Amino acid sequence: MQDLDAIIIGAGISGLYQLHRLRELGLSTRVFEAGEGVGGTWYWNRYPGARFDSESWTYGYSFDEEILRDWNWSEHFAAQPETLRYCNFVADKLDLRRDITFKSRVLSARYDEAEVRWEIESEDGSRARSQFLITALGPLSAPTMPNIPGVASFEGEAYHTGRWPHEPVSFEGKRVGVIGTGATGVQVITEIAKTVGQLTVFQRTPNWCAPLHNSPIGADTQRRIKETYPEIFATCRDSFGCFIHEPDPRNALDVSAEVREALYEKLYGEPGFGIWMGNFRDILIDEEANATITAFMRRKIRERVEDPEIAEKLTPRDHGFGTRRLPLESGYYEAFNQDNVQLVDVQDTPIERITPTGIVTGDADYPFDMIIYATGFDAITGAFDRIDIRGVGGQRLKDKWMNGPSTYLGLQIAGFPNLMTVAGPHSATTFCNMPRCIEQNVDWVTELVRYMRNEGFERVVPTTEAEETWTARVQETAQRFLFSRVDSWMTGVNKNLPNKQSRSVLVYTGGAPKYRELCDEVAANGYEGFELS
Ligand code: N01
Repeated sequence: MQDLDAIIIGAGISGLYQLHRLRELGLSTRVFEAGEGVGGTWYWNRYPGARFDSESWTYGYSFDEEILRDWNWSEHFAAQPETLRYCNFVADKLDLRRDITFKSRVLSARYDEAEVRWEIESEDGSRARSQFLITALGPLSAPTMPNIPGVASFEGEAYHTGRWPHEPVSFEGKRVGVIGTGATGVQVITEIAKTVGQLTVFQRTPNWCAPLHNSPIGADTQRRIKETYPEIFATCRDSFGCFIHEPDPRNALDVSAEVREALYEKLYGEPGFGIWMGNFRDILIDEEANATITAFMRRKIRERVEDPEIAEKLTPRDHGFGTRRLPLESGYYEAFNQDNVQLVDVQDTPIERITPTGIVTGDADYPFDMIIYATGFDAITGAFDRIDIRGVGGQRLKDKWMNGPSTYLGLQIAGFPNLMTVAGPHSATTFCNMPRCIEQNVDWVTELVRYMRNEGFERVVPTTEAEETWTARVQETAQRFLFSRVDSWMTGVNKNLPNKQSRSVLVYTGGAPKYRELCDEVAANGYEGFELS
């Protein structure tokens, strides 16, 4: 069995960077990765239409000048194949592959208190031990199928977007059903509507969607981006979610209706998340302010969808704009103007079952050649639950987190020494332009390991008190946001899973700068809240 200093689970954006940093420290480190290649989310989610909604040039790693110099993003919002190429480019550049075991899904991780060692076992039978275990599992890596009877009986082609095949899939002339209208559904529907024979979309909850406004990056812009990377990353660093969009300092209700309208119109016409993150500062916290942007967005749907009945169905009724993750789209609403695209509101006519030939609702039988499940993930904790992780005294993490996760800083867990959870529950990372916050998480973990080595500590674990305080803080911080009152994966709800029926906010929402400050304070105070021995 391999005996290592550190084991990392997952070779996505987090795992790759963590490997690089620990190697710099001189630790013997190995990554275990379920897929056959690097890239994590960009490796698995290769469905048609998958692309960034962060500006490409704000998403890449910021730590290496050579990578920044040598990589050219071709579009402001790159498509999945390009991002996957980028991950491979980084892995090659830093020579990471030699320390990654692919096709090795970790099934269990057990902590041995006497030895201060973690031991992992993978699906392929490989076992390894290490002092540190770092999970880099990704918040959205455990896909969930809908809890509809008969899913397994369908005899046509069937794909979950998060497990899309590597071979090309043709939609031409086919009758295709899509279940799910989250950010993924919106992208896949828009893309396949271009070539499909007949498309039927099964929508349970409509989402507010805003235009992405993607475009190619020309030579001049490319040069400017490269020249201004330090400024770009500095802007991201100081903004709430590490995007280039900063909120308008005014309140929506403090300005006239004309001024409000003008800003909404401007933001609707601009690329990216500006309409969500660069809007009036109160639209995501004040119901009355939120109602003004919600009314604006409702009007936009009506303008873009020709049939008023379909427009009405596509309009969310149970939540205001921006209170669920905003899907960015490139012609989503117009897809429903096509004769060969049909919308089925499953709130009106629930799906009863899936049969060998298609989908049956309360009032119709829809035959299909293909069903696409854009039904999301067991978010944030699901990937942890799928590994049998046992800490001190054999305590199972899954049991500990049965009623929701408890963590300290979203980075460690009481009772699970030397286990670090990069981009785990309760960190700011999932409410963030991910790589920006991932770099912070990884750097912090790396500094902790360096500190332990320098000071001669072997074991680190948070106190129960520190964990309880942080966990309560995560919930309290979220209360001021309207999103905390709405069902979504960010509030821990997944209607397909019995253990995820009630709301529990899974992400720290005090903003990336505040989160960084808190983490740095803990470190500066000799890792306050942790027991080091
Ligand atoms: O998953 P989701 P996603 N019957 O959970 C529906 C990121 N992302 O993969 O809302 C009928 O949001 C479900 O309905 P409801 C991004 O952070 C980024 O789309 O539960 N419908 C919902 O419509 C995003 O937020 C990009 O009522 C069922 C959908 O399936 C996150 O990933 C692109 C059902 C699931 O939506 C997750 O997005 C894509 C059932 N039984 C995703 N079960 C970028 O652009 C589920 N649904 C970077």
